[in-house]
Amino acid sequence: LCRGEREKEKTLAIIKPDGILGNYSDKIKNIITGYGFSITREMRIQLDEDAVRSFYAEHSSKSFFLSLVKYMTSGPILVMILEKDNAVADWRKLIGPTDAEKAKVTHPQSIRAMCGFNMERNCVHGSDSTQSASREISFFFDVQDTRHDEL
Ligand code: RTP
Ligand code: MG
Repeated sequence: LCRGEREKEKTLAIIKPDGILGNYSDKIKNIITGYGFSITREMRIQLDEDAVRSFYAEHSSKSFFLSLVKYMTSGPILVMILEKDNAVADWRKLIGPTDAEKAKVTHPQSIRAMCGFNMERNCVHGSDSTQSASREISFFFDVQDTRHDEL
């Protein structure tokens, strides 16, 4: 780091298959930068079943797990590292509640209200804690390297 530069908090954002399919990538990225986040890494990939099972391992015993795996493997996704003070909490606030259908009523300005459909198809992911952010960033990126990826 250069003199006077502080490490900003990092979080992991994903535009899920429904967000990519609905052509929301540019709109979402404009919202992200408009709220003062820097997008320091990004990678477009399609996950296989094993990758989704591992990424969402905390939900492996839930009734919706198989459906979640099917959804998240259904098309390409855009994975991004976002940096800003308080990035984890601020990104969660910006995406809104898990259920996009309810978000349209209770959080109409949220990203999930804008581009999601329901409890499952909610168009974006956000890390839920700094610990999760660290795990999830390492899951997708070589954390030593600060170049932009394009796959
Ligand atoms: P995410 O991890 O993707 O940011 O979402 P979240 O924290 O708001 O919600 P979480 O409880 O972690 O659930 C992960 C994803 O699983 C799908 N889901 N389906 N059918 C259901 O009841 C159900 N519940 C959750 C959603 O795609 C959710 O984002
Ligand atoms: Mg979650």
